Amino acid sequence: MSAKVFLRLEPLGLELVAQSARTAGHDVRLIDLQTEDYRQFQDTLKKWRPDVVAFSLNYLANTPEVVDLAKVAKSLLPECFTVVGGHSASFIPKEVLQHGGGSIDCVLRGEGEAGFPMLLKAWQEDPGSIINVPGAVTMNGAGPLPCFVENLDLVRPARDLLRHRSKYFIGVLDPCASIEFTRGCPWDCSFCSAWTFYGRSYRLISPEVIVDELARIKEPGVFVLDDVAFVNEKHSMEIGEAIARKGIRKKYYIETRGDVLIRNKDVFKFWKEIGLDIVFIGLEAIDEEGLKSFRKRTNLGNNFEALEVARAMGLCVALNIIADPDWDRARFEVLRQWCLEIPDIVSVSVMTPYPGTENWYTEPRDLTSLDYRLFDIQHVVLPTRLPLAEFYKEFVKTQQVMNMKHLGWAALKETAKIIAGHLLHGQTNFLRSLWKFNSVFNPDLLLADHAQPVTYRLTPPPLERCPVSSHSQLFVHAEAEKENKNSAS
Ligand code: B12
Ligand code: SF4
Repeated sequence: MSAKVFLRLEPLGLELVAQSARTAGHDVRLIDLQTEDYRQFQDTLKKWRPDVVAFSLNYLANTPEVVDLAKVAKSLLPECFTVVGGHSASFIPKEVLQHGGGSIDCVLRGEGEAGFPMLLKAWQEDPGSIINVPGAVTMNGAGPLPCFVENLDLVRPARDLLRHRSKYFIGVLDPCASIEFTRGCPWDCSFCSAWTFYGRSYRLISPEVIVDELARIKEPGVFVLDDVAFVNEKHSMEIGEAIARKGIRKKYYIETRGDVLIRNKDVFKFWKEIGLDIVFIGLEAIDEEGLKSFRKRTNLGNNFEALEVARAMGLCVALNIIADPDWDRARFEVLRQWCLEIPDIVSVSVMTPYPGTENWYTEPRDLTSLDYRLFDIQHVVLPTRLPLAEFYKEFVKTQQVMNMKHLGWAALKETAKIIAGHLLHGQTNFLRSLWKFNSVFNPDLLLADHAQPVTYRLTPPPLERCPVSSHSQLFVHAEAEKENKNSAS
Protein backbone atom coordinates (compact mmCIF):
# COMPACT_ATOMS: atom_id res chain seq x y z
CA MET A 1 0.00 0.00 0.00
CA SER A 2 2.83 2.43 0.82
CA ALA A 3 4.26 1.53 -2.55
CA LYS A 4 1.04 2.73 -4.21
CA VAL A 5 1.30 6.17 -2.61
CA PHE A 6 4.54 7.27 -1.02
CA LEU A 7 7.31 5.52 -2.87
CA ARG A 8 8.51 3.19 -5.59
CA LEU A 9 12.13 2.13 -5.26
CA GLU A 10 14.81 0.63 -7.39
CA PRO A 11 15.09 -3.17 -6.80
CA LEU A 12 18.77 -3.12 -5.87
CA GLY A 13 18.89 -6.76 -4.70
CA LEU A 14 17.66 -7.97 -8.06
CA GLU A 15 20.13 -5.73 -9.89
CA LEU A 16 22.96 -7.29 -7.88
CA VAL A 17 21.81 -10.81 -8.69
CA ALA A 18 21.51 -9.82 -12.36
CA GLN A 19 25.04 -8.44 -12.39
CA SER A 20 26.46 -11.59 -10.79
CA ALA A 21 24.89 -13.64 -13.59
CA ARG A 22 26.17 -11.20 -16.23
CA THR A 23 29.70 -11.38 -14.80
CA ALA A 24 29.46 -15.17 -15.11
CA GLY A 25 28.91 -14.70 -18.85
CA HIS A 26 25.13 -14.87 -19.15
CA ASP A 27 22.85 -12.61 -21.16
CA VAL A 28 20.47 -11.05 -18.62
CA ARG A 29 17.32 -8.91 -18.80
CA LEU A 30 15.37 -7.42 -15.89
CA ILE A 31 11.66 -6.74 -15.64
CA ASP A 32 10.55 -4.69 -12.66
CA LEU A 33 6.81 -5.28 -12.28
CA GLN A 34 6.52 -2.13 -10.18
CA THR A 35 7.02 -0.20 -13.43
CA GLU A 36 6.06 -2.69 -16.14
CA ASP A 37 2.96 -4.84 -16.53
CA TYR A 38 2.15 -8.51 -16.98
CA ARG A 39 1.72 -8.06 -20.72
CA GLN A 40 5.31 -6.84 -21.01
CA PHE A 41 6.45 -9.77 -18.86
CA GLN A 42 4.72 -12.27 -21.14
CA ASP A 43 5.88 -10.50 -24.32
CA THR A 44 9.50 -10.66 -23.14
CA LEU A 45 9.22 -14.37 -22.38
CA LYS A 46 7.61 -15.11 -25.74
CA LYS A 47 10.03 -13.06 -27.84
CA TRP A 48 13.31 -13.52 -25.98
CA ARG A 49 12.66 -17.11 -24.79
CA PRO A 50 15.14 -17.17 -21.88
CA ASP A 51 16.54 -20.46 -20.57
CA VAL A 52 16.08 -19.35 -16.97
CA VAL A 53 13.39 -17.17 -15.36
CA ALA A 54 14.23 -15.96 -11.86
CA PHE A 55 11.90 -14.08 -9.50
CA SER A 56 12.65 -11.90 -6.52
CA LEU A 57 10.35 -12.59 -3.57
CA ASN A 58 11.39 -10.19 -0.83
CA TYR A 59 7.95 -9.41 0.54
CA LEU A 60 5.81 -12.19 1.98
CA ALA A 61 2.63 -10.46 0.76
CA ASN A 62 3.80 -10.93 -2.84
CA THR A 63 4.05 -14.74 -2.56
CA PRO A 64 0.80 -15.53 -4.48
CA GLU A 65 1.75 -13.10 -7.24
CA VAL A 66 5.21 -14.61 -7.67
CA VAL A 67 3.85 -18.18 -7.65
CA ASP A 68 1.28 -17.27 -10.32
CA LEU A 69 3.93 -15.56 -12.45
CA ALA A 70 6.14 -18.65 -12.23
CA LYS A 71 3.18 -20.72 -13.45
CA VAL A 72 2.73 -18.36 -16.39
CA ALA A 73 6.45 -18.62 -17.22
CA LYS A 74 6.37 -22.40 -17.10
CA SER A 75 3.28 -22.61 -19.26
CA LEU A 76 4.81 -20.31 -21.90
CA LEU A 77 8.27 -21.92 -21.78
CA PRO A 78 7.91 -25.48 -20.44
CA GLU A 79 11.68 -26.11 -20.85
CA CYS A 80 12.81 -23.07 -18.85
CA PHE A 81 14.40 -23.37 -15.42
CA THR A 82 12.38 -21.32 -12.88
CA VAL A 83 14.00 -20.00 -9.70
CA VAL A 84 12.65 -17.95 -6.82
CA GLY A 85 14.96 -16.10 -4.42
CA GLY A 86 14.86 -13.18 -2.00
CA HIS A 87 14.25 -12.35 1.65
CA SER A 88 10.85 -13.99 2.27
CA ALA A 89 11.41 -16.92 -0.10
CA SER A 90 14.50 -17.78 1.98
CA PHE A 91 12.36 -18.39 5.07
CA ILE A 92 9.61 -20.46 3.41
CA PRO A 93 11.31 -22.34 0.54
CA LYS A 94 9.33 -25.58 0.81
CA GLU A 95 6.00 -23.77 0.91
CA VAL A 96 6.89 -21.75 -2.20
CA LEU A 97 7.82 -24.95 -4.08
CA GLN A 98 4.59 -26.63 -3.00
CA HIS A 99 2.44 -23.68 -4.10
CA GLY A 100 4.21 -23.79 -7.44
CA GLY A 101 2.99 -27.37 -7.97
CA GLY A 102 5.95 -28.16 -10.27
CA SER A 103 6.18 -24.71 -11.89
CA ILE A 104 9.02 -23.61 -9.60
CA ASP A 105 12.13 -25.73 -10.07
CA CYS A 106 14.23 -24.24 -7.30
CA VAL A 107 14.15 -21.76 -4.42
CA LEU A 108 17.57 -20.27 -3.86
CA ARG A 109 17.96 -19.03 -0.28
CA GLY A 110 20.25 -16.27 0.89
CA GLU A 111 22.38 -13.70 -0.90
CA GLY A 112 21.80 -14.17 -4.61
CA GLU A 113 25.16 -12.78 -5.78
CA ALA A 114 26.84 -15.72 -4.08
CA GLY A 115 24.52 -18.59 -4.99
CA PHE A 116 22.99 -17.65 -8.34
CA PRO A 117 26.10 -18.01 -10.57
CA MET A 118 26.82 -21.38 -8.92
CA LEU A 119 23.23 -22.49 -9.51
CA LEU A 120 23.34 -21.51 -13.20
CA LYS A 121 26.61 -23.35 -13.66
CA ALA A 122 25.30 -26.49 -11.97
CA TRP A 123 22.09 -26.40 -14.04
CA GLN A 124 24.04 -26.00 -17.30
CA GLU A 125 26.48 -28.80 -16.49
CA ASP A 126 24.15 -31.27 -14.85
CA PRO A 127 20.62 -30.30 -13.73
CA GLY A 128 20.66 -33.18 -11.27
CA SER A 129 23.52 -31.52 -9.38
CA ILE A 130 21.71 -28.31 -8.42
CA ILE A 131 20.82 -29.92 -5.14
CA ASN A 132 24.50 -29.54 -4.13
CA VAL A 133 24.48 -25.75 -4.56
CA PRO A 134 24.56 -23.84 -1.24
CA GLY A 135 21.08 -22.41 -0.56
CA ALA A 136 19.29 -24.45 -3.24
CA VAL A 137 16.01 -26.11 -2.25
CA THR A 138 14.08 -28.28 -4.71
CA MET A 139 11.24 -30.79 -4.47
CA ASN A 140 13.99 -33.43 -4.14
CA GLY A 141 15.64 -31.90 -1.08
CA ALA A 142 17.91 -29.09 0.08
CA GLY A 143 21.58 -28.28 -0.55
CA PRO A 144 24.02 -26.97 2.07
CA LEU A 145 23.26 -23.68 3.85
CA PRO A 146 23.74 -20.59 1.69
CA CYS A 147 27.12 -18.86 1.80
CA PHE A 148 27.92 -15.15 1.94
CA VAL A 149 29.28 -13.06 -0.92
CA GLU A 150 33.02 -13.11 -0.34
CA ASN A 151 33.56 -9.42 -0.97
CA LEU A 152 30.67 -6.99 -1.24
CA ASP A 153 32.90 -4.51 -3.09
CA LEU A 154 33.21 -6.78 -6.08
CA VAL A 155 29.59 -7.09 -7.24
CA ARG A 156 27.95 -3.84 -8.28
CA PRO A 157 24.27 -3.48 -9.31
CA ALA A 158 23.25 -3.75 -12.98
CA ARG A 159 21.51 -0.37 -12.93
CA ASP A 160 21.55 -0.15 -16.72
CA LEU A 161 19.14 -3.09 -17.04
CA LEU A 162 16.16 -1.15 -15.67
CA ARG A 163 14.14 0.60 -18.35
CA HIS A 164 12.11 3.11 -16.35
CA ARG A 165 14.52 4.73 -13.91
CA SER A 166 12.52 7.97 -13.73
CA LYS A 167 9.68 6.09 -12.03
CA TYR A 168 11.64 5.51 -8.80
CA PHE A 169 10.96 8.03 -6.03
CA ILE A 170 10.37 8.41 -2.31
CA GLY A 171 8.27 11.40 -1.23
CA VAL A 172 9.91 14.57 -2.48
CA LEU A 173 13.06 12.73 -3.63
CA ASP A 174 11.81 12.31 -7.21
CA PRO A 175 13.56 10.68 -9.06
CA CYS A 176 15.54 8.61 -6.57
CA ALA A 177 18.14 5.83 -6.90
CA SER A 178 19.04 3.28 -4.19
CA ILE A 179 22.42 2.41 -2.73
CA GLU A 180 23.81 0.15 -0.03
CA PHE A 181 26.60 1.21 2.41
CA THR A 182 26.47 -1.75 4.80
CA ARG A 183 24.69 -5.08 5.03
CA GLY A 184 23.10 -6.61 8.14
CA CYS A 185 22.02 -5.28 11.51
CA PRO A 186 23.81 -5.68 14.87
CA TRP A 187 20.52 -5.53 16.86
CA ASP A 188 17.99 -8.34 17.33
CA CYS A 189 14.46 -6.94 17.57
CA SER A 190 11.86 -9.63 18.06
CA PHE A 191 9.54 -8.55 15.22
CA CYS A 192 12.25 -8.16 12.57
CA SER A 193 13.92 -10.58 10.15
CA ALA A 194 16.61 -8.22 8.86
CA TRP A 195 19.13 -9.63 11.37
CA THR A 196 18.06 -13.26 11.11
CA PHE A 197 18.39 -13.30 7.30
CA TYR A 198 22.05 -12.31 7.54
CA GLY A 199 22.77 -14.52 10.56
CA ARG A 200 23.73 -11.50 12.70
CA SER A 201 26.57 -10.57 10.35
CA TYR A 202 27.35 -6.91 9.69
CA ARG A 203 29.52 -6.00 6.70
CA LEU A 204 30.77 -2.76 5.24
CA ILE A 205 31.24 -1.70 1.62
CA SER A 206 34.40 0.34 0.99
CA PRO A 207 33.96 4.13 0.89
CA GLU A 208 35.86 4.27 -2.44
CA VAL A 209 33.45 1.81 -4.07
CA ILE A 210 30.42 3.69 -2.69
CA VAL A 211 31.63 7.07 -3.86
CA ASP A 212 32.56 5.74 -7.27
CA GLU A 213 29.03 4.40 -7.60
CA LEU A 214 27.42 7.61 -6.35
CA ALA A 215 29.36 9.56 -8.92
CA ARG A 216 27.84 7.39 -11.64
CA ILE A 217 24.26 7.70 -10.34
CA LYS A 218 22.37 10.33 -12.32
CA GLU A 219 19.35 10.74 -10.02
CA PRO A 220 19.49 13.69 -7.59
CA GLY A 221 17.83 11.68 -4.79
CA VAL A 222 19.43 8.66 -3.11
CA PHE A 223 17.73 6.11 -0.82
CA VAL A 224 20.30 4.42 1.42
CA LEU A 225 18.73 1.06 2.07
CA ASP A 226 20.85 -0.03 5.04
CA ASP A 227 18.76 -1.44 7.87
CA VAL A 228 20.39 0.96 10.33
CA ALA A 229 22.50 3.65 8.69
CA PHE A 230 25.59 5.23 10.27
CA VAL A 231 26.16 2.56 12.96
CA ASN A 232 29.90 2.61 12.31
CA GLU A 233 31.10 6.16 12.94
CA LYS A 234 34.44 5.85 11.11
CA HIS A 235 32.99 4.20 8.01
CA SER A 236 30.09 6.71 7.75
CA MET A 237 32.45 9.65 8.16
CA GLU A 238 34.87 8.29 5.56
CA ILE A 239 32.04 7.94 3.02
CA GLY A 240 30.85 11.49 3.79
CA GLU A 241 34.33 12.97 3.49
CA ALA A 242 34.96 11.19 0.20
CA ILE A 243 31.63 12.53 -1.15
CA ALA A 244 32.61 16.05 -0.11
CA ARG A 245 36.06 15.72 -1.69
CA LYS A 246 34.52 14.55 -4.96
CA GLY A 247 31.98 17.41 -4.87
CA ILE A 248 28.98 15.09 -5.30
CA ARG A 249 25.72 16.93 -4.53
CA LYS A 250 22.68 14.75 -3.87
CA LYS A 251 19.83 14.50 -1.37
CA TYR A 252 19.82 11.42 0.82
CA TYR A 253 17.17 9.41 2.68
CA ILE A 254 18.39 7.08 5.42
CA GLU A 255 16.83 4.79 8.04
CA THR A 256 18.43 4.54 11.47
CA ARG A 257 17.87 4.21 15.23
CA GLY A 258 17.54 6.95 17.84
CA ASP A 259 20.49 5.72 19.91
CA VAL A 260 22.75 5.65 16.83
CA LEU A 261 21.85 9.25 16.06
CA ILE A 262 22.71 10.41 19.59
CA ARG A 263 25.96 8.44 19.66
CA ASN A 264 27.14 9.61 16.24
CA LYS A 265 25.86 13.21 16.22
CA ASP A 266 28.94 14.45 14.36
CA VAL A 267 28.30 12.05 11.52
CA PHE A 268 24.72 13.24 11.09
CA LYS A 269 25.81 16.88 11.29
CA PHE A 270 28.44 16.35 8.61
CA TRP A 271 26.01 14.46 6.39
CA LYS A 272 23.41 17.21 6.75
CA GLU A 273 26.00 19.54 5.18
CA ILE A 274 26.55 17.22 2.22
CA GLY A 275 22.85 16.58 1.51
CA LEU A 276 21.26 14.33 4.15
CA ASP A 277 17.60 15.29 3.86
CA ILE A 278 15.24 12.75 5.45
CA VAL A 279 16.03 10.55 8.46
CA PHE A 280 13.61 7.75 9.22
CA ILE A 281 13.81 6.51 12.81
CA GLY A 282 12.25 3.19 13.75
CA LEU A 283 10.79 4.39 17.06
CA GLU A 284 8.11 1.63 17.11
CA ALA A 285 6.61 2.57 20.52
CA ILE A 286 5.96 5.60 22.70
CA ASP A 287 5.92 3.59 25.93
CA GLU A 288 8.75 1.72 27.70
CA GLU A 289 6.72 -1.49 27.88
CA GLY A 290 6.31 -1.52 24.09
CA LEU A 291 10.05 -0.97 23.49
CA LYS A 292 10.84 -3.81 25.85
CA SER A 293 8.38 -6.20 24.23
CA PHE A 294 9.99 -5.53 20.80
CA ARG A 295 13.46 -5.91 22.34
CA LYS A 296 14.55 -2.58 20.87
CA ARG A 297 17.40 -2.37 23.43
CA THR A 298 16.88 1.37 23.87
CA ASN A 299 14.63 3.61 25.96
CA LEU A 300 12.14 6.43 25.44
CA GLY A 301 14.56 9.05 26.77
CA ASN A 302 17.07 8.17 24.05
CA ASN A 303 14.45 8.17 21.33
CA PHE A 304 12.95 11.53 22.27
CA GLU A 305 16.41 13.05 22.62
CA ALA A 306 17.26 11.78 19.14
CA LEU A 307 14.18 13.49 17.70
CA GLU A 308 15.26 16.79 19.33
CA VAL A 309 18.82 16.44 18.05
CA ALA A 310 17.71 15.66 14.50
CA ARG A 311 15.23 18.54 14.41
CA ALA A 312 17.85 20.93 15.76
CA MET A 313 20.13 19.92 12.87
CA GLY A 314 17.36 20.87 10.44
CA LEU A 315 16.78 17.30 9.28
CA CYS A 316 13.35 16.17 8.13
CA VAL A 317 12.41 13.41 10.58
CA ALA A 318 10.07 10.53 9.76
CA LEU A 319 9.23 7.83 12.28
CA ASN A 320 7.20 4.68 12.61
CA ILE A 321 4.98 3.40 15.42
CA ILE A 322 3.69 -0.18 15.59
CA ALA A 323 0.01 -0.52 16.53
CA ASP A 324 -0.94 -3.74 18.28
CA PRO A 325 -4.19 -5.44 17.20
CA ASP A 326 -5.14 -5.32 20.88
CA TRP A 327 -5.33 -1.51 20.84
CA ASP A 328 -8.62 0.13 21.77
CA ARG A 329 -9.94 3.57 20.72
CA ALA A 330 -8.25 5.33 23.63
CA ARG A 331 -4.85 3.96 22.63
CA PHE A 332 -5.22 5.23 19.05
CA GLU A 333 -6.37 8.60 20.41
CA VAL A 334 -3.21 8.91 22.53
CA LEU A 335 -1.10 8.26 19.43
CA ARG A 336 -3.07 10.81 17.38
CA GLN A 337 -2.64 13.48 20.05
CA TRP A 338 1.08 12.79 20.38
CA CYS A 339 1.48 12.93 16.65
CA LEU A 340 -0.21 16.34 16.47
CA GLU A 341 2.15 17.69 19.15
CA ILE A 342 5.31 16.87 17.21
CA PRO A 343 6.47 18.33 13.88
CA ASP A 344 7.72 15.05 12.40
CA ILE A 345 6.23 12.73 9.78
CA VAL A 346 4.71 9.72 11.58
CA SER A 347 3.63 6.46 10.00
CA VAL A 348 1.84 3.64 11.75
CA SER A 349 1.97 -0.06 10.96
CA VAL A 350 0.23 -3.12 12.41
CA MET A 351 2.14 -5.64 14.53
CA THR A 352 2.52 -8.69 12.24
CA PRO A 353 4.39 -11.91 12.97
CA TYR A 354 6.54 -12.88 9.97
CA PRO A 355 8.29 -16.20 9.25
CA GLY A 356 11.96 -15.71 10.11
CA THR A 357 11.29 -13.52 13.14
CA GLU A 358 11.39 -14.56 16.75
CA ASN A 359 7.77 -13.40 17.11
CA TRP A 360 6.70 -16.02 14.62
CA TYR A 361 7.51 -18.67 17.24
CA THR A 362 6.62 -16.83 20.44
CA GLU A 363 3.49 -14.78 19.62
CA PRO A 364 0.85 -16.46 21.82
CA ARG A 365 -2.15 -15.33 19.76
CA ASP A 366 -3.29 -17.50 16.85
CA LEU A 367 -3.24 -16.00 13.37
CA THR A 368 -6.70 -14.98 12.15
CA SER A 369 -5.70 -15.23 8.48
CA LEU A 370 -3.27 -17.31 6.46
CA ASP A 371 -3.71 -15.17 3.35
CA TYR A 372 -0.18 -14.08 2.36
CA ARG A 373 -1.54 -10.87 0.83
CA LEU A 374 -2.62 -9.61 4.25
CA PHE A 375 0.92 -9.85 5.68
CA ASP A 376 1.86 -6.30 4.70
CA ILE A 377 1.74 -4.62 8.14
CA GLN A 378 -1.28 -2.60 7.01
CA HIS A 379 -3.77 -5.45 7.43
CA VAL A 380 -4.43 -7.28 10.70
CA VAL A 381 -3.64 -10.99 11.01
CA LEU A 382 -4.05 -11.34 14.80
CA PRO A 383 -7.24 -11.10 16.90
CA THR A 384 -8.38 -7.53 17.56
CA ARG A 385 -9.91 -6.22 20.78
CA LEU A 386 -12.17 -3.86 18.80
CA PRO A 387 -14.40 -5.36 16.11
CA LEU A 388 -12.18 -5.61 13.00
CA ALA A 389 -14.12 -2.91 11.10
CA GLU A 390 -13.71 -0.54 14.06
CA PHE A 391 -10.00 -1.29 14.34
CA TYR A 392 -9.50 -0.39 10.68
CA LYS A 393 -11.53 2.83 11.13
CA GLU A 394 -9.30 3.89 14.03
CA PHE A 395 -6.15 2.83 12.23
CA VAL A 396 -6.94 4.73 9.03
CA LYS A 397 -8.21 7.75 11.00
CA THR A 398 -4.80 7.83 12.73
CA GLN A 399 -2.99 7.62 9.41
CA GLN A 400 -5.18 10.40 7.99
CA VAL A 401 -4.43 12.70 10.93
CA MET A 402 -0.74 12.06 10.41
CA ASN A 403 -0.98 12.64 6.67
CA MET A 404 -3.14 15.79 6.88
CA LYS A 405 -1.01 17.63 9.41
CA HIS A 406 1.57 18.16 6.67
CA LEU A 407 -0.95 19.68 4.32
CA GLY A 408 -1.51 23.01 6.13
CA TRP A 409 -1.15 26.27 4.11
CA ALA A 410 2.52 26.77 4.96
CA ALA A 411 3.29 23.19 4.00
CA LEU A 412 1.28 23.52 0.78
CA LYS A 413 3.28 26.58 -0.22
CA GLU A 414 6.51 24.62 0.29
CA THR A 415 5.05 21.63 -1.56
CA ALA A 416 4.07 23.81 -4.52
CA LYS A 417 7.68 24.99 -4.81
CA ILE A 418 8.98 21.43 -4.75
CA ILE A 419 6.44 20.28 -7.36
CA ALA A 420 7.33 23.18 -9.65
CA GLY A 421 10.97 22.02 -9.49
CA HIS A 422 9.97 18.42 -10.30
CA LEU A 423 7.77 19.46 -13.22
CA LEU A 424 10.63 21.39 -14.73
CA HIS A 425 12.42 18.05 -15.02
CA GLY A 426 9.32 16.13 -16.14
CA GLN A 427 8.99 14.26 -12.82
CA THR A 428 5.39 13.69 -11.65
CA ASN A 429 5.64 10.79 -9.17
CA PHE A 430 5.46 12.98 -6.05
CA LEU A 431 2.66 15.16 -7.45
CA ARG A 432 0.53 12.10 -8.26
CA SER A 433 1.15 10.63 -4.79
CA LEU A 434 -0.56 13.61 -3.13
CA TRP A 435 -3.93 12.59 -4.59
CA LYS A 436 -3.73 8.89 -3.93
CA PHE A 437 -3.88 8.63 -0.12
CA ASN A 438 -7.65 8.36 0.37
CA SER A 439 -8.19 5.94 -2.48
CA VAL A 440 -5.59 3.52 -1.03
CA PHE A 441 -5.84 4.00 2.75
CA ASN A 442 -9.53 3.20 3.22
CA PRO A 443 -10.97 1.10 6.09
CA ASP A 444 -13.66 -0.47 3.87
CA LEU A 445 -11.06 -1.65 1.37
CA LEU A 446 -8.88 -3.09 4.13
CA LEU A 447 -11.85 -5.01 5.52
CA ALA A 448 -12.98 -6.19 2.08
CA ASP A 449 -9.52 -7.70 1.48
CA HIS A 450 -10.27 -10.24 4.24
CA ALA A 451 -13.18 -11.60 2.16
CA GLN A 452 -11.09 -12.26 -0.97
CA PRO A 453 -10.90 -15.92 -2.02
CA VAL A 454 -7.59 -17.44 -0.88
CA THR A 455 -5.68 -19.72 -3.27
CA TYR A 456 -2.37 -20.02 -1.39
CA ARG A 457 -2.27 -20.39 2.38
CA LEU A 458 0.70 -19.67 4.62
CA THR A 459 1.73 -22.56 6.88
CA PRO A 460 1.06 -21.33 10.44
CA PRO A 461 3.74 -21.49 13.17
CA PRO A 462 3.92 -24.65 15.34
CA LEU A 463 0.91 -24.96 17.64
CA GLU A 464 3.08 -25.24 20.74
CA ARG A 465 4.58 -21.75 21.21
CA CYS A 466 7.88 -21.78 23.02
CA PRO A 467 10.89 -19.46 23.40
CA VAL A 468 13.41 -19.82 20.60
CA SER A 469 16.15 -22.01 22.10
CA SER A 470 18.89 -20.64 19.87
CA HIS A 471 18.74 -17.69 17.51
CA SER A 472 20.79 -19.62 14.98
CA GLN A 473 17.72 -21.72 14.23
CA LEU A 474 16.23 -18.55 12.67
CA PHE A 475 19.24 -17.75 10.49
CA VAL A 476 19.31 -18.19 6.71
CA HIS A 477 23.12 -18.12 6.32
CA ALA A 478 25.78 -20.22 8.00
CA GLU A 479 29.02 -19.08 9.63
CA ALA A 480 27.84 -15.61 10.56
CA GLU A 481 30.14 -15.46 13.55
CA LYS A 482 33.23 -15.98 11.39
CA GLU A 483 31.98 -13.35 8.96
CA ASN A 484 31.42 -10.90 11.81
CA LYS A 485 34.96 -11.24 13.04
CA ASN A 486 36.27 -10.53 9.57
CA SER A 487 34.44 -7.35 8.86
CA ALA A 488 32.19 -5.79 11.49
CA SER A 489 34.88 -4.16 13.59
C1 B12 B 1 14.88 -1.17 1.49
C2 B12 B 1 13.70 -1.88 2.11
C3 B12 B 1 12.46 -1.49 1.67
C4 B12 B 1 12.23 -0.56 0.51
C5 B12 B 1 12.12 -1.45 -0.75
C6 B12 B 1 13.03 -1.07 -1.85
C7 B12 B 1 12.88 -2.04 -3.01
N1 B12 B 1 12.33 -1.64 -4.10
O1 B12 B 1 13.24 -3.20 -2.91
C8 B12 B 1 10.86 0.04 0.88
C9 B12 B 1 11.03 1.26 1.72
C10 B12 B 1 9.97 0.34 -0.31
C11 B12 B 1 10.29 -1.08 1.72
C12 B12 B 1 8.96 -1.23 1.93
C13 B12 B 1 8.42 -2.22 2.71
N2 B12 B 1 9.12 -3.07 3.51
CO1 B12 B 1 10.93 -3.24 3.46
N3 B12 B 1 12.84 -3.47 3.66
C14 B12 B 1 13.85 -2.89 3.10
C15 B12 B 1 15.16 -3.41 3.72
C16 B12 B 1 15.57 -2.44 4.82
C17 B12 B 1 16.33 -3.66 2.80
C18 B12 B 1 16.01 -4.46 1.53
C19 B12 B 1 17.14 -4.32 0.57
O2 B12 B 1 17.02 -3.70 -0.48
N4 B12 B 1 18.27 -4.88 0.94
C20 B12 B 1 19.50 -4.84 0.18
C21 B12 B 1 19.44 -5.77 -1.03
C22 B12 B 1 20.80 -5.85 -1.64
O3 B12 B 1 19.07 -7.04 -0.55
P1 B12 B 1 17.77 -7.84 -1.00
O4 B12 B 1 16.80 -6.99 -1.72
O5 B12 B 1 17.27 -8.61 0.16
O6 B12 B 1 18.33 -8.86 -2.09
C23 B12 B 1 19.25 -9.87 -1.75
C24 B12 B 1 18.61 -11.21 -1.37
O7 B12 B 1 17.32 -11.09 -0.84
C25 B12 B 1 18.66 -12.02 -2.61
N5 B12 B 1 17.64 -11.87 -3.64
C26 B12 B 1 16.75 -10.90 -3.86
N6 B12 B 1 16.05 -11.13 -4.97
C27 B12 B 1 16.49 -12.28 -5.47
C28 B12 B 1 16.12 -12.99 -6.61
C29 B12 B 1 16.78 -14.17 -6.91
C30 B12 B 1 16.40 -14.92 -8.12
C31 B12 B 1 17.80 -14.65 -6.07
C32 B12 B 1 18.48 -15.92 -6.38
C33 B12 B 1 18.16 -13.96 -4.91
C34 B12 B 1 17.51 -12.77 -4.64
O8 B12 B 1 19.89 -11.59 -3.17
C35 B12 B 1 19.99 -10.18 -3.03
C36 B12 B 1 21.42 -9.76 -3.01
O9 B12 B 1 22.11 -10.31 -1.91
C37 B12 B 1 14.66 -4.77 4.30
C38 B12 B 1 15.46 -5.35 5.41
C39 B12 B 1 16.48 -6.28 4.86
N7 B12 B 1 17.66 -6.21 5.39
O10 B12 B 1 16.24 -7.07 3.95
C40 B12 B 1 13.22 -4.44 4.68
C41 B12 B 1 12.17 -5.55 4.67
C42 B12 B 1 12.42 -6.45 3.47
N8 B12 B 1 10.92 -4.81 4.52
C43 B12 B 1 9.93 -5.28 5.22
C44 B12 B 1 8.63 -4.73 5.25
C45 B12 B 1 7.68 -5.27 6.30
C46 B12 B 1 8.26 -3.71 4.35
C47 B12 B 1 6.86 -3.09 4.19
C48 B12 B 1 5.70 -4.06 4.24
C49 B12 B 1 6.73 -1.97 5.18
C50 B12 B 1 5.62 -0.94 5.01
N9 B12 B 1 5.79 0.11 5.70
O11 B12 B 1 4.66 -1.07 4.33
C51 B12 B 1 6.97 -2.43 2.79
C52 B12 B 1 6.47 -3.38 1.67
C53 B12 B 1 6.83 -2.94 0.30
C54 B12 B 1 6.25 -3.84 -0.76
N10 B12 B 1 6.78 -3.71 -1.97
O12 B12 B 1 5.37 -4.62 -0.60
C55 B12 B 1 10.36 -6.50 5.97
C56 B12 B 1 9.94 -7.75 5.21
C57 B12 B 1 8.91 -8.56 5.87
C58 B12 B 1 8.52 -9.71 5.01
N11 B12 B 1 9.01 -10.88 5.37
O13 B12 B 1 7.80 -9.59 4.04
C59 B12 B 1 11.93 -6.34 6.03
C60 B12 B 1 12.67 -7.66 6.11
C61 B12 B 1 12.28 -5.48 7.23
C62 B12 B 1 11.90 -6.04 8.56
N12 B12 B 1 11.80 -5.17 9.51
O14 B12 B 1 11.68 -7.19 8.86
N13 B12 B 1 11.27 -1.86 2.22
S1 SF4 C 1 14.11 -3.31 13.65
FE1 SF4 C 1 15.90 -2.19 12.95
S2 SF4 C 1 17.31 -2.28 14.71
FE2 SF4 C 1 15.79 -3.86 15.05
S3 SF4 C 1 16.73 -5.72 14.21
FE3 SF4 C 1 15.43 -4.83 12.58
S4 SF4 C 1 16.79 -3.56 11.40
FE4 SF4 C 1 17.82 -3.99 13.33
